[in-house]
Amino acid sequence: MFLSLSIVLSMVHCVLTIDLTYHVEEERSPGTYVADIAADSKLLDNVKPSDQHLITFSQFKRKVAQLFNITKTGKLYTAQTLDAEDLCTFNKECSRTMKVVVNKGTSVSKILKIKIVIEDINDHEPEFPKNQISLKFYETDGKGTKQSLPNAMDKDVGFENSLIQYKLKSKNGEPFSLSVSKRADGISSLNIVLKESLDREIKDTYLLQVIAKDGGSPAKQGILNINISIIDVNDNLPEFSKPLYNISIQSTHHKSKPIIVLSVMMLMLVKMVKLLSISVPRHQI
Ligand SMILES: [Ca+2]
Ligand SMILES: [Ca+2]
Ligand SMILES: [Ca+2]
Ligand SMILES: [Ca+2]
Repeated sequence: MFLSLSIVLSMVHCVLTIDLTYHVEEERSPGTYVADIAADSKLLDNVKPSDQHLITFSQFKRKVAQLFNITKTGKLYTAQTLDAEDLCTFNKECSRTMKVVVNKGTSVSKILKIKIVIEDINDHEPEFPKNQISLKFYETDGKGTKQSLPNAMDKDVGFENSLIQYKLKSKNGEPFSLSVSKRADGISSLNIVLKESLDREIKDTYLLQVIAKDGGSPAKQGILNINISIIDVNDNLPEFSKPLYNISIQSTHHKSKPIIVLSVMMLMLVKMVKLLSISVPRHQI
């Protein structure tokens, strides 16, 4: 016995349990096959083969933004490209429910409630607000001096696909390390930490990279390039090239010629060594 349409419509207001649950990945092209509702609901099992053509399926109350299409024979397809980041919120099940009307001839025989879970895929990489930043450290900064870095964000709504791990990529044992701590709101706080003393006269710039890698499979990553400049501090005394100079002078030495040229090494302010030449007049020797 079939219920009339008006009776069924009033029943729809009652809570329907989920009859069938399906899964489909986001970002698949429109028209992707999801399921065969006729087969899965087994509604045709007790219908004579000669009457099976009378059983048809349709979506109850088609919404304006149509996400799925159902054929008369009960095949379910995506109607558009589904974007989990657009449809859902972070770390919550991303799903939509729809009611499917099963007709026999012109009468409604059943209403099925279908749940379709939209699976997040790893289609976003962790992104830093900028690709590159510049930092400055004084060469006298002590071990443990830190400077903050911007953190990366990953737009994926799935937990693993947006879970970021940070790593400092250093080439030749640079004197910096990366410190990552989680704040109460779950966002990472990043700092570059000085782990050894600096000497600008030996090295005045460093290029580092922080890699932000998500937990997706395969993983995606974002890169922050860091240019570190070491600010000079006046930490070196001028030095003569020798502590003691022995000079022999001939009695014929012309008075306008210098007796000796003294070199003073300056290891400050500029990368190259400055040479100060001092001419000492004869009467001062
Ligand atoms: Ca997406
Ligand atoms: Ca995604
Ligand atoms: Ca991701
Ligand atoms: Ca210096």
